[in-house]
Amino acid sequence: MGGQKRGALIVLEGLDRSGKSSQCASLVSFLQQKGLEAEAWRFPDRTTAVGTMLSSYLTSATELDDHAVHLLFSANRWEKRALLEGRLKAGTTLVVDRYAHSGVAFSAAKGLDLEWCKAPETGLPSPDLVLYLNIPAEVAAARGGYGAERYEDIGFQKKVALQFELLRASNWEVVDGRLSFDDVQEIVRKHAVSAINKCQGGRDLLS
Ligand code: DGP
Ligand code: NA
Ligand code: NA
Repeated sequence: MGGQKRGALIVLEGLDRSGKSSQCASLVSFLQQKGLEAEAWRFPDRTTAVGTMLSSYLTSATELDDHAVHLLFSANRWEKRALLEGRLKAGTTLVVDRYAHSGVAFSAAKGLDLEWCKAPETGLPSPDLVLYLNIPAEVAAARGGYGAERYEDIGFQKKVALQFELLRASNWEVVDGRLSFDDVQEIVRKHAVSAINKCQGGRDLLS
């Protein structure tokens, strides 16, 4: 009772083809069906000017210095910050497909200094929950194979996985991404509902 109910910032992370995007979509539908304000977000957001540069880089149409690319990915999150915070304050839960952790993990996997990688992400809104879909790089690659984008390579994805391991924190839940879609979704929903309930001042809106 009383006070503005804040939306939860829920992030899904994982290797390429770990299942994040479809799990995000399913979670958002579930929350909306429960009558909650929820939106699907994703980074990189390729629709902005910065996002266009990132998209061109990812499809290997352009080459860019690793540090410059790192800062562009981060800028792509910063340019959405005001909108993101506004949505959360208005009570909308955001389910985000990748966030700052991908930013750090992918650049650190290239050999960039970890602390340098973390610096530009400092000050972005902190997730209430990070759901990490844990899947071996080989299993991910076998899921219909990769497309043609820059980072879709087993050797590189293994390095990314090692970096993600270093980033695990108390707001993370590691979910076995080899489970069936439905089993993963059930776990994802349980953790998401718990995170949302915490943002609603301890009042259980969902059970
Ligand atoms: P996606 O649209 O989620 O498939 O992401 C495209 C690729 O970009 C994917 O290989 C992951 C990578 N990526 C996502 N976010 C970042 C980031 O912040 N920095 C870097 N270097 N790579 C990222
Ligand atoms: Na991808
Ligand atoms: Na995806």
